[in-house]
Amino acid sequence: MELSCTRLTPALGATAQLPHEAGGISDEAADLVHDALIKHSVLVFPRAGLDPGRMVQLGQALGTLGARHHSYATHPDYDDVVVLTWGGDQKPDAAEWHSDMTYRGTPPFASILKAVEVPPVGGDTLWASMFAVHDALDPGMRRDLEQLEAVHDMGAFRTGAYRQGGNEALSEALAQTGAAVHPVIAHHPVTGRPYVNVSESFTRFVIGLSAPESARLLTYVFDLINRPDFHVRVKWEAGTVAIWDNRGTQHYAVADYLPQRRVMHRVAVTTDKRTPSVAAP
Ligand SMILES: O=C(O)CCC(=O)C(=O)O
Repeated sequence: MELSCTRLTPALGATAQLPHEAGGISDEAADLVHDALIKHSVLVFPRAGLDPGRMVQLGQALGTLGARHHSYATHPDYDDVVVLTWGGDQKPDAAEWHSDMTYRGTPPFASILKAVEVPPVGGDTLWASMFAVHDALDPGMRRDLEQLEAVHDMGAFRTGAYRQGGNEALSEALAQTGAAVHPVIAHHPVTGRPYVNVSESFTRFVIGLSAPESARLLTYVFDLINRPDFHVRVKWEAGTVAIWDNRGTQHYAVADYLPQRRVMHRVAVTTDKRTPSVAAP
């Protein structure tokens, strides 16, 4: 059995109805969601009817939770639900292409995001297929990139730490979030499909290159993500839920709605239950 999905763009994304019942999300339903996620990379469920408890339950049906973010607030009743609130003069911080938390050795496999309060207009989220970016690389460049690894760290989250407590807080935040080296071209653990695995937000440096060579190469690769044919753009309504596979996608939250408010709930799923080859952190 398959989840009935409507594809959103040739590159990625599909809409569907979330298969849950009064009693919760069964393992069979989670299997369907997982299969569809692997196929489409991003799933959008309008009017999904998921309260924070159900979001946690869905996350647990997909894998293990626990990859809490170092700087965001959490829901008062559910530690696993991050609350992202922007508005007034609070500038959103995710208007950069990124895959979540790649400064960790094991970044979350998937994220579940629900729109709680949306501005009257704006505040869309875009996702890019990093498989498509990979496939568009010149074959010579692809071969070169396959040999390389790059360092990821907390990127612009440095600003918040520094403004809060100067050098000491900055060093502490860097130590706490850590850094991780990942291959520049990674392979999806379920399908084996190669994808470009560096992001503007978190990839700092290519191992083995000089600083200028690394900066030139990364800038070239980052720019490739901007081709609209690689994207899907989601317009939120309150109650819409999206799930994305962090392996092979990046996303960008458009910050065009201030001073209006936008509130989102997010659950990060660290490990993929159905892909045992992915090690726990
Ligand atoms: O608010 C959004 O649309 C996306 C937020 C985001 O970038 C994230 O959860 O990593």
